[in-house]
Order: sequence, then C-alpha cells, then structure tokens
Amino acid sequence: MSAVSDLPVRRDAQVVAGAAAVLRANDTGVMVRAAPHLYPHQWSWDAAFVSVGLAHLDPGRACAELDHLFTGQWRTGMLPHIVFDPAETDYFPGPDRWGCAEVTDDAPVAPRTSGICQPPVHALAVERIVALAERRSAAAGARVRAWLPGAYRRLLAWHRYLVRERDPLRTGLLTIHHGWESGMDNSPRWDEPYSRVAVLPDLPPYRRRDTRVVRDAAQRPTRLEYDRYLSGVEELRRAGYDDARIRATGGFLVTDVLASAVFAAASEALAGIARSLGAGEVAELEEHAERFRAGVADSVDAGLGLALDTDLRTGAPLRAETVAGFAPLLCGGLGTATEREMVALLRSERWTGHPGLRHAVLPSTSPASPAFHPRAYWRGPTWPVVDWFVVWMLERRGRADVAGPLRRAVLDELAEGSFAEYHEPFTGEPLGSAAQSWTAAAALDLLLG
Ligand code: 9WN
Repeated sequence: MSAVSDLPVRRDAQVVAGAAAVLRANDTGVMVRAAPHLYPHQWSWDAAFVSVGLAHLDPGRACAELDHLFTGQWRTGMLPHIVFDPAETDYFPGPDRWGCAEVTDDAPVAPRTSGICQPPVHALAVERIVALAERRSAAAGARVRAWLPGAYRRLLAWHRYLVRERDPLRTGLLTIHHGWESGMDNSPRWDEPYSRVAVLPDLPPYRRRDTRVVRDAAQRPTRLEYDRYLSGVEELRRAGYDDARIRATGGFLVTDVLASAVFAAASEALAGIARSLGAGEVAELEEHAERFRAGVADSVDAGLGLALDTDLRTGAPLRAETVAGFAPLLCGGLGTATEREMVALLRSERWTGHPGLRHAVLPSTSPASPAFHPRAYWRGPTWPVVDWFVVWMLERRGRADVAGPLRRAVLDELAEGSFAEYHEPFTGEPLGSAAQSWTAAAALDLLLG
C-alpha cells in the first residue's frame, strides 16, 4: 500500500486509540463520567451510548455500565437522567438540589439521582451490545446472553413507565416535563414553552458551575434560561415528582417528537429481545412501536417538511427547524413520497447541503433558521453523537444510502477533533467539553462497527 493510501487507515487507528483512551480516563471503575469536568456523573442517554462504545472494547464492561444506571431506577420504572457519583460533590445542580428521596418514596435513597428522565435509547444500545458481543466470540456472546434477562426486566419496567405516565392518552407521543428531559436543553424547540415559564420569585439562590468549566459563556445556556431550568426543577420537586400532578399543573409540558421516535425504535428492539428470550410481552412491545411510529409520522408539518413537537399548554405545534424534525427517519412510518421529501430536505442547503458547513453533517438547528446560532449549544453546533445516532438508525432501517454520506462526514469531523461535545458548524472548532464520553463512543462505533 502506498504511503498516501495508508493515511486514512492510520488516521482511523489513531482515532480509535484516542477514543478508547477517553473512555478509560473517564471510567471511575463503576461508571463512565459523561465528561471529565463538565459532567462528572452518569447521565442516562450518555450511558446507553457509552455502553455501545464500551462493547467494542469489553462487552462485560458495557453491561456493567448499564447495570450501574439500573441501580438508579425508580420504583415507577423511570430511569433518571443522572445517577450521581457520591465521591463527586462539586456538581450543580447536585443531588441536594433535586432532593428526590426527600420528597418521594419512588426514588432510591442510594444511589442518589435526579428526578427527570432522558430519551429512551437504552434498548437500542442493548440490541447492539448483544450483536457486537456475538460477533466478537461465542464466549462473549454467551456472557451477554446470560446477562440479558435481568436487563430485559429493567427495560420493560422503563418502557411501561413511559407509556403509562408519559402518554396516558395513547397518542403515540411522549410528554416531557422539563427541557432537560429532551437532552437538547436550550434548543429553539423549547423557546415558546419556556417563554411562558415564570422564574419563581422564591427560587433558592444558586451558583452555576457549567460556566466556570466552559469559560466562553456564549457556548452555554443564558442566565435567564438557567433560571427557568432551575425553576422547573423546583416546581417538580415541590410536586413530589408525581407525574399525575405535574401533568395537571406543570408549567412546561410538551410532546417530544425525537424521544417518541427513539421510543418507537427502542420498542421494536425490545420486542426483538423479548422474542429471543421467549418472553410473553412481544405483542405489547410491538404495539408500542406501532403506536409511536404513527404518532411521530402524524407530527410532520407539511410546510416545514419536519416533524414538530407540541406545546400541550396551548395545543400549538412548535415550529422550530431543528435536527429533531427528522425524527421519522429514525423510526420509519412515513409514506414513500413523504420520506423521499424528508431525505431531500436533509440533503438540501437548509441542512447537510448548506454551502458554509465545514462537514456535511446535521447541525442541531438549521443554519437557514432565524433561531440559528453557530456556537450556542443546541442552537446550531453540530453534535457528533447525534449524527452517529442518525446514521445508526438509518442503517438499522436499511437506509444505508442516506446514512453513507453522513457517516463519512461525521468521521471527518471526529478525525480533526478532541472528542469534543459539539462543534462550530462552519469552522469545525471544537466547543463545550473536551473528551466527552459519548463522542468517543460514536467514534468507536463508527470506525469499528
Ligand atoms: C443537563 C451530559 C448531558 C447530556 C444532555 C446535554 C447536557 C446537561 C447540562 O449534558 O445536559 O442534563 O448541564 O446541560 O444537553 O443531552 O445528556 O452529556
């Protein structure tokens, strides 16, 4: 092989080695921190993504990562968005601010957790861990298979919690109670509902930590946004994290089309796991998948060509041009013509075909949207974990034709970086946290998958 054609191979090997080193360095022994300084605990959807990265290195460690997350599972079945590391006391908002076990018996006393959840990607991760372990060796496959029944019961409780408490009217769309539950905190998706969330006059004082870690405040949510997030936490805590009460009185109540698409795909994955175990819930899980695929498909706005969230306090669709609008491509359910139009939109100048982009990846918000900001967190930057997830879901649905160019573009982005949390879309500048665990997992899965 010539020296020139050897270059991409060497580049890929370096990225793999770098990604593995990030996961090792962020591993406390029992959990992988979402990021070394900014997020020094275990986050829910991060842990699922990280477990897929770990499965390439050591499938047993991947299972242990999810087991640790499961130790934080609530009696209701909810998987909390953060499981706190007791050794790490400097994070804000930490377990005292959430005060979960203090206000509800549903929360575990140990480990301490937050009181909200995140998109349910976990069954998809487990599906992938099983496949990777089986591919690795018969022994690795057998070990993961032995672990699977316990994980399945945890996942089943989690999925049943979501249908029971987050879609009691069986609409096929999950409701979220806080912007953090979407995993896309300050996305323009939430501008309207948050504009109606009053900052509590008696909001207990606080000192942010994120803006001490990321020194450029423009890359993080604003002070007013943070006041609203913290008011939301306070409101949930005062409601005892009781979902029925929150549905009746919560200030922020929206359907989340991305989480719903994730849930549709994850229900399909969980039905497959149930079938492989001979479990009795296959039909129930397939029905969830079907219901949520339909709910997501029905959310497409003909004008924008994107699926939209809805503000349940006003009934109005939230007309933001964000990456979440491509939710139906993750789970399927569109008619052929509508899917073709959505793929064309994805490739258009409003999205991956925008001439200014450094890499043809999906920015978190369309650069053609008035809400776009190239450095502000979920308002424009590109997130490798999101592009990886889109690639993964498209390939899972047999749409390698759409996934292919995106796969190559995100790999180019990753090769330049420091496993950053997100990137400036026009320059590729790494932003937010460096050595972010899920970015490392994305690199491992894209290169070794
Ligand atoms: C709040 C850990 C998490 C991700 C979220 C991302 C960010 C936290 C924050 O970091 O959220 O939960 O402080 O902004 O928005 O998706 O899971 O990586």
